Amino acid sequence: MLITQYTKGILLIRDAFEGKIQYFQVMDESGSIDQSLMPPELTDAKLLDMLKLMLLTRNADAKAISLQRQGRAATYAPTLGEEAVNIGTATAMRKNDIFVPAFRQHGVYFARGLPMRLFYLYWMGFEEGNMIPPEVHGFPMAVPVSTQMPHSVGLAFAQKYKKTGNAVIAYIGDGGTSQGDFYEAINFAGVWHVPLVVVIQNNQWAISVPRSKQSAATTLAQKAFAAGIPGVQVDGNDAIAVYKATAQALKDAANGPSVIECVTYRAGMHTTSDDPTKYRSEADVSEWLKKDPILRLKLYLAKKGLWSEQIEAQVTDEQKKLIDSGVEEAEAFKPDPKSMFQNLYSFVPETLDDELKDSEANNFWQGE
Ligand SMILES: Cc1ncc(C[n+]2csc(CCOP(=O)(O)OP(=O)(O)O)c2C)c(N)n1
Ligand SMILES: [Mg+2]
Repeated sequence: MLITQYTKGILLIRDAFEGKIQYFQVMDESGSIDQSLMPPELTDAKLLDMLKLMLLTRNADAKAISLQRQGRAATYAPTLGEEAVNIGTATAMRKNDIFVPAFRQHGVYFARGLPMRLFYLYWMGFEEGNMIPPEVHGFPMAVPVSTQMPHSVGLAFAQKYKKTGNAVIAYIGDGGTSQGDFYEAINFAGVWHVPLVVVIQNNQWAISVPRSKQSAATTLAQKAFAAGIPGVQVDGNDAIAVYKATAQALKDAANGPSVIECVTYRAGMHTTSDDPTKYRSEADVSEWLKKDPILRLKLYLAKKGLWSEQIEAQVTDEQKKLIDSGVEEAEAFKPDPKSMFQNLYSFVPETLDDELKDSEANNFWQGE
């Protein structure tokens, strides 16, 4: 009906835009791969490193939840089930590429060499843990949803302006793609052809809001088209496919930005303050658990004789030691109480200054 009204009196009708989103998978749930799609640089040694990093992410995650339950850490956002997105993208980054995370990319930090101590320090509530060493080439975690997006596009613009040859990877959740900041960032990126790769970590949930209520769009990758940039959808539980799509996007970033939607699943709670049993069924979760990203890489490597229960036990043992010493170092941290007044602003505003003086005068932070 509407179409008839629009077309009345129009002499020329043609498609002004056509688009389709491709979906990539290299390795299926049983760990079988399409060898013709395998990137040659992903050697067995590299795949083993990826699996170990995914396991480290999972083990560090479990430890953080346990610490929170014991009152030794603050609210924590687990990344259980989303390890392939973290490690697949991080493995594809070149040394000087810069990542701009949201708050569920712990594995990216580990893959880029963030000391364990800082990871736990942050989730124990200390800003010092979010002061990322320069060699990690990553931004601090951004909990306010989508606020990292304008930063990432500005950073990518700077890479282009300064001709560094580096690309920027920005991470965002499915929920985050509904925010204005997301659209503004990809719009700017498209207009200025900046070297930005936007990774949508679509874990099907934004706290209790399911993906179906987030957007009526069939894919989130197609949002890229409105900004005039390419978009692709990837099996986000397939570390090899995630790697491949990211490596290609980073290579292409010199010519402009792109969006990769990684379809994965938040296997755990949103944060330790959340109870997902209130809003999703066990059946739904168990269907997704069959697609576990770690399991399928293990199956693939086991078939090649490169992974076994014995190797796993040894790796887990080593990782536990690394994790435990990170926790120990974080718990030994003695914060400067003044930092809670000084970290937020470049200068201490008058109102906070009064509180600071009052605290000093009354020795509030001596704990006695
Ligand atoms: C601007 C803003 N609004 C609301 C919140 C509360 N909040 C924290 S996480 C979240 C959902 C994010 O969902 P998604 O982007 O899919 O990321 P996920 O948590 O699934 O990784 C919300 C609404 C926030 N942190 N920031
Ligand atoms: Mg989400």
